[in-house]
Amino acid sequence: MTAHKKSDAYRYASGGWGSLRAVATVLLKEEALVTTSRALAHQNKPDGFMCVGCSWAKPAHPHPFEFCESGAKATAWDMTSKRVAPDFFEQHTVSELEQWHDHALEDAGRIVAPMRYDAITDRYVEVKWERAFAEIARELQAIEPDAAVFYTSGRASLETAYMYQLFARMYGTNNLPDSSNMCHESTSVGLTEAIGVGVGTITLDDFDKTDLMFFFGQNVGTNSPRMLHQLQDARLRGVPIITFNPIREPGLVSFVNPQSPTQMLTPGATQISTQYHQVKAGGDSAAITGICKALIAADDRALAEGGPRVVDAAFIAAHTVGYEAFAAYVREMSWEKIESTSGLTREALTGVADEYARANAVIAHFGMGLTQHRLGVQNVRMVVNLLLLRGNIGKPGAGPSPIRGHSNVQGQRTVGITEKPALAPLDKLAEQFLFEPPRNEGMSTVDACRGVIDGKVRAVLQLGGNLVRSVPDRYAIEPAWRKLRLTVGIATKLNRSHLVHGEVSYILPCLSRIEIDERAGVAQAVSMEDSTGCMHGSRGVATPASDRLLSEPAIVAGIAQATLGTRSTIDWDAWSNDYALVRDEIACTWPEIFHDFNERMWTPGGFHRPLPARERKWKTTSGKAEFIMPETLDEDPDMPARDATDMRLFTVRSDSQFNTTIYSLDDRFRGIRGSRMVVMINARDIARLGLAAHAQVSLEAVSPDGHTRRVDGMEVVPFDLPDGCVAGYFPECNPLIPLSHHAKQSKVPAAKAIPVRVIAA
Ligand SMILES: Nc1nc2c(c(=O)[nH]1)N[C@H]1C(S)=C(S)[C@@H](COP(=O)(O)OP(=O)(O)OC[C@H]3O[C@@H](n4cnc5c(=O)[nH]c(N)nc54)[C@H](O)[C@@H]3O)O[C@H]1N2
Ligand SMILES: Nc1nc2c(c(=O)[nH]1)N[C@H]1C(S)=C(S)[C@@H](COP(=O)(O)OP(=O)(O)OC[C@H]3O[C@@H](n4cnc5c(=O)[nH]c(N)nc54)[C@H](O)[C@@H]3O)O[C@H]1N2
Ligand SMILES: [Mo]
Repeated sequence: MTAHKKSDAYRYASGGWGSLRAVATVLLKEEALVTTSRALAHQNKPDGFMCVGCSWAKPAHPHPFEFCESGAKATAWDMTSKRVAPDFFEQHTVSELEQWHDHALEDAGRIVAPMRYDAITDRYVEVKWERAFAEIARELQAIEPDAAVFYTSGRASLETAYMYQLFARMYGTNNLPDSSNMCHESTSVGLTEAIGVGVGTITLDDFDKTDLMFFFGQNVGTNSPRMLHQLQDARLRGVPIITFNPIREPGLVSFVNPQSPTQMLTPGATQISTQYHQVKAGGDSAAITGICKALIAADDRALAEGGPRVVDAAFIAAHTVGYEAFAAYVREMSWEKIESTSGLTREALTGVADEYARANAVIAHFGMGLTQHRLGVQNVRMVVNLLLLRGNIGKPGAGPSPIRGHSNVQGQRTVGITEKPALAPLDKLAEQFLFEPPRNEGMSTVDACRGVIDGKVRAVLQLGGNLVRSVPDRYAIEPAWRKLRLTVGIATKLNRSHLVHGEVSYILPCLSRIEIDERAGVAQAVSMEDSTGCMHGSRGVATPASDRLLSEPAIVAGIAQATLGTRSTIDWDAWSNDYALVRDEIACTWPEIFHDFNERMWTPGGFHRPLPARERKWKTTSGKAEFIMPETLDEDPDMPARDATDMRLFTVRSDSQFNTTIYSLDDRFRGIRGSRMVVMINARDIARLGLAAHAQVSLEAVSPDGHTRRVDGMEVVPFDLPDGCVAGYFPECNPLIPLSHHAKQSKVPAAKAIPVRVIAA
């Protein structure tokens, strides 16, 4: 199949009619037009449900339709009228389903009954919930607690997450990896070291007060489109936006508001980025060094000439450590090195510094383009260095803004989902629930994969997620996964991780957050934390897909009760029938954040957690905000020397997917249609490598361990990228990422700079 026969890339601004058409297409295909349309009226409203898509902030005064194309697709995907009932497995064996495309698996519909794998018939068969809980409990009791892994994808609520971490710890392990381990963990590590909080410090109010925004490696039009409303408002006030991204992403270029009749009917789109720099993948530390170098040079001149300072000297003196060493480092670094590593010119970076120096309050947004690198933590800390130079943390309109992924990924960390014992209030939990929590370090996602490969891990429970597709090194992972003793998937839809299963395997289907969750005759609500640290209540509005589904809290309680029995002081039944009781316990564990949780959760716009860095209180080792010197500007100091045919592959999402959930094979914004097995390369590199547009090629990883990692059947698509960089899709390219190729301090797989060769077929 030839993707991208005719290049129609960049014809559209993001949003606009194309966006509405795309939503309608999904609604019709999922046969969910009426239910979804009704549900959408309640999406992200103070009395409604919080979108199951991204984690962008929900305003106190929402638009009449506070959703975007991506959010509407995510809702339609859950509201589908298609069903995977037990008769589905009467028609299809697991071996047969393994031949299906990932898209077709999820598109089969909502799973409606708990099921157990039956090896004799090679099918999943329906079981009673009680029997499932009892057998899972028996399996867990038969192994060492540290041989079990309790993964969480970032969608589950604060209540579910709190119960899940407590269960794992009472059972005896800190093996609580979550999707953050593949995502913003570089942010959590980097920001905590630098400013003493692991999350962004801005709120929606800051958009009205900022006078410049940076965008590093985040694709707003696809991955957090509701944010385009705030960006558009800021642009209409004349606020410049400076973007660093190897691809000219349409959502970062311009936007037509699909909810504004005048914009929809006139040709005018709002320009989003006022400067766009196509940095090389992995070149951000170098680019930021260049900006800082120009800024500090201007400051040195000002000092010599007696002019006004360019850096915020008073802030630096009062609030930071490490400035002198950092300034010496950037003065010393050559422009030649900066230009070759970033792919950007001295002139361009000096232009950025000039614009930055004119702004009084600056926000820096960033995403996976910074965090998913060997030096992902350093990248985040370089953003902090840049902000600290001009006092841009802890004042209105300024601060770091990591844009989180899943709708509650940040919140799960807040309520104790972490493999790092130091980050969980273990003493408090011990006192509150009268047990001795394990104190040893648990496994991150990468550690858990290593444990599965080595045979140390025997059981993997997934609260959401699709690990065999989302993690690196697929060809090593899949065979190892099949050797597990126990796999349990708490899920809404069928996915690859249910087919690549352990000896004993269960699929436990749960309610979606969009659905009415009635327990003991009372409609329950849950809560989550958005990207700006605000907590929101969420109440389902739609009729459940089946009356055999249980809620996530009820499933976690069921497994916990069966596994822990009298060892636990908790009345799991009571919790699963009244989530307000769980919120009371959360408030007791973290009173500063969650006091009066049950009342405050319905505050319009959410209630904000206290963040010391916002008040310029620095909970770091030095008690100040900390500059660091980069270890190196090269994107991967540990890779073998390259030859001229080595390329850097970065993996991206399309507008038709939510992580491993693929809604369609089209990538409308990038103009690629009908196939995701593509490799985007610029015309110069196509010629240099002796390839041709639309040629069939293989990608082969340049691996440090000598193993061959290869993906065949890719099509070359000419694309506007920096020299030496190629782009492909997540998760199709995941077999190419060595498990060891991850961020040094945070272990986030380095999915944005994978050394590869492109080989003609
Ligand atoms: N519709 C939709 N929404 C989503 C998701 C989804 O799959 N679909 N996923 C959710 C999740 S879990 C997450 S984490 C977020 C992810 O949202 P993002 O953080 O936007 O992640 P990506 O789409 O992986 O890539 C981000 C951008 O980084 C750029 N990039 C790649 N390498 C580099 C680099 O070295 N430097 C710079 N400066 N840029 C680079 C890419 O071109 C791309 O535009 O979105 C969330 N929202
Ligand atoms: N190469 C490459 N790899 C990457 C990335 C990348 O950019 N490039 N990004 C990484 C990132 S940022 C992330 S966050 C991970 C994501 O990795 P995962 O967390 O493993 O995957 P998801 O695709 O988010 O999970 C999808 C599944 O969750 C289940 N699900 C959906 N809704 C619900 C619900 O309400 N409840 C429950 N219990 N289950 C539900 C469905 O069964 C669905 O199939 O992937 C990472 N992997
Ligand atoms: Mo993510």
